[in-house]
Amino acid sequence: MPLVEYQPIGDIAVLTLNRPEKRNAMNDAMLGDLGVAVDRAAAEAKAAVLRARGKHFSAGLDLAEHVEKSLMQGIFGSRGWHAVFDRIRYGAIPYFVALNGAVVGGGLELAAVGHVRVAEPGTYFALPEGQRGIFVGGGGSVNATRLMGAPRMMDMMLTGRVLTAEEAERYGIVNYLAAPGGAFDKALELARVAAGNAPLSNYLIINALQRIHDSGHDEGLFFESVAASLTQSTPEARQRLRAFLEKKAARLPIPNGEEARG
Ligand code: 1HE
Repeated sequence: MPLVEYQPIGDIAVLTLNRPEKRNAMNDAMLGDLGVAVDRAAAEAKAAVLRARGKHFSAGLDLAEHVEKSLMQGIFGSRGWHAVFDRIRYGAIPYFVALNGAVVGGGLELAAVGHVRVAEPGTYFALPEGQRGIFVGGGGSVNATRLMGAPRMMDMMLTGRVLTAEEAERYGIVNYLAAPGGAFDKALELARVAAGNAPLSNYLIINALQRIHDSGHDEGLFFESVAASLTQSTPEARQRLRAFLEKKAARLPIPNGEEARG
């Protein structure tokens, strides 16, 4: 059985971390299996849900495997995480991450490269790297810092602060708080919505938006105009826009229950 299971549900690829007896700690074999599953999802699915088996999403780096690594092995190991995680973050399809239990160290780094995060009550978040005498190596200094900001990231790393799901939502780490035990169902529901979008729009939402955020004002606006024009000129966009104008497209649901056309 691979350490990351792959299950298609319609257009959605469900990737499940499957090492619950070690709290889904990420070893080299699991990272390899994650890469295989991510590549398959990119080829086959319109959106993905990433979740974990057992009571915890992930306890992060497999410390048992890490302890004897040389300096160079450490660098290449970290670069290996970056390579796989970047295929999620800048991949072909959006990832919805369903979180429960511990989301710790490299587990939080993995969650941070997803595009939308859902957590159920009882989920907790920590970066114990300082206590372990190490540093984030799975891209967290870039990706988790982007979510919560450097001051909060420094606090978590320096003091070992453990965040509740509610605090993580406030920090910008979590997008949705699910019902008890409901993170997967909510993530799947959201993935199905995104899978109904135009694939090029989804591709640009995950690939252009984050790069625009990292670039300067002028570059960002220029890139946005190119992306906007690129999507508008596709037959799919024309057909979707026409459907709206001909009142054949679904209206936006609005919070008071009425419907509005956006
Ligand atoms: C592990 C790991 C691991 C559990 N590497 N084996 N991550 C950490 O510092 C978190 C370390 N883990 C924990 O604090 C706890 O395991 C949990 C709070 C997540 C869960 O507690 P619990 O009571 O449910 O499980 P447990 O009894 O602590 O662990 C069950 C087994 O999983 C046990 O093995 P066993 O053979 O004795 O049964 C643990 O040794 C094993 N286990 N976590 C290896 N992390 C790219 S850089 C990223 C840097 C980091 O990620 S640093 C943070 C590392």
